[in-house]
Parts: sequence; C-alpha cells; structure tokens
Amino acid sequence: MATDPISSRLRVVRGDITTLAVGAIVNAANESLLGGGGVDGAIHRAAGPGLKQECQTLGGCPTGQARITQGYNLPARHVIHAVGPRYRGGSSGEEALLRSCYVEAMTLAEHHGIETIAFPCIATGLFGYPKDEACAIAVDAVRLFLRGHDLPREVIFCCFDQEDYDRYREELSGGGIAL
Ligand code: AR6
Repeated sequence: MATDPISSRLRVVRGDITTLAVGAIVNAANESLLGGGGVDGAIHRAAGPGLKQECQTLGGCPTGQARITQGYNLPARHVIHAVGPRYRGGSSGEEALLRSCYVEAMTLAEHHGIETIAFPCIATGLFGYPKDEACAIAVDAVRLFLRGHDLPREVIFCCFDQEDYDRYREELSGGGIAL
C-alpha cells in the first residue's frame, strides 16, 4: 500500500456505517431527503425520528448535492445527506454527478470542522451505478479534494460487503480500473 500523504488519510472498513463514531457519516439519500431503503433506511432507523424531522425542514436536495444534519441517536455527530445519480447507461452526466456528491460532502465537512467523514458506496445499490466505476470515481474525487484541504483529516470508505471492501482495498493500493 502506498504511503503518500493522501493515502495516509484514507481508510477502508467493512461494516455498517450506522455504527461508526465519527464526525460525520454520509447518507446515500434521494432528492426528497425523507428516507428510503438501503443505507438511507438504516441511518434513519438508527438515528431515530429526530433525523426525519430535521430533514423535513430542508426542502429536499438536488442530485449531486449534499445537506448536513445532526446525528441524533447515531454515534456519529452529523449526517451528510448526498444524493447520487440513478444510473441510466453512463451518458447522462452520471459521473459528474457522482463525483459532485463526494466533493459537496467533503466541502460541508470542511466547513463544519469535521475531522473524520465516512462514506458508503453512493449510488451503487438501488441507483445501479456500476461498482468498479463508482469506486474509482469515489477514490479519485476524495484524493483530489484532500490534496488541497486539511479538513477532513481522515476519510473512511465504509463497505457493507466483502466485495466492495476488496474493491476499495485494490483501488487504494493503485490497482482498480482506469477512469
Ligand atoms: N452501512 C454501509 N453501507 C450500506 C448499509 C449500511 N448499513 N446498507 C447498505 N449499504 P443504497 P443508492 C450499502 O441502495 O444506490 C434509498 O432508498 C449498499 O450495499 O443504499 O445510492 C435512498 O432513499 C450499497 O453498496 O443507495 C434512495 O432512494 C450502498 O450502501 C436510493 O436508495 C448504496 O446502496 C439511493 O440508492
């Protein structure tokens, strides 16, 4: 594994993002911000009703953007809700929108003084983004951002299953697919 200054700020973990006691976990939300299935459902269940109440005040969020809330009953202090693109074949601006989710979430984290942020594999579940491409985009977007910013100090890629965990480990070690 490379040990350049950016790599030392990246981690991959396997597990349930709702268990992470970090400054912010990122939710793979939809434009309503009112909850859903997948990681969104898990985060809302673990956070309790306060999260939905705060989300209801936000007026939704366009695809490719992000909004921040408190973490309520979660061990994480904040939730950053990012809306990934639905994958429609790849020629509808999906890559730019997915990249934007990561950049917008990191920007919010920086503005709130958050030291550690954890991402799920945004858009790769219900929204159908091809997993190898999504992983390469996520890692590239995060690396580029960290190069110019001291915060967040650390980024965790939280993979729910072993395949994603292996994919991210490979990508961080310099393997993975070319964008
Ligand atoms: N911790 C970490 N990762 C998880 C967890 C968890 N507890 N649960 C699932 N994942 P998805 P999307 C992974 O479908 O594709 C919702 O209904 C999962 O294995 O949650 O962005 C929203 O409301 C996958 O790798 O999000 C939207 O309508 C990743 O999280 C829509 O789904 C993302 O899968 C968003 O779809």
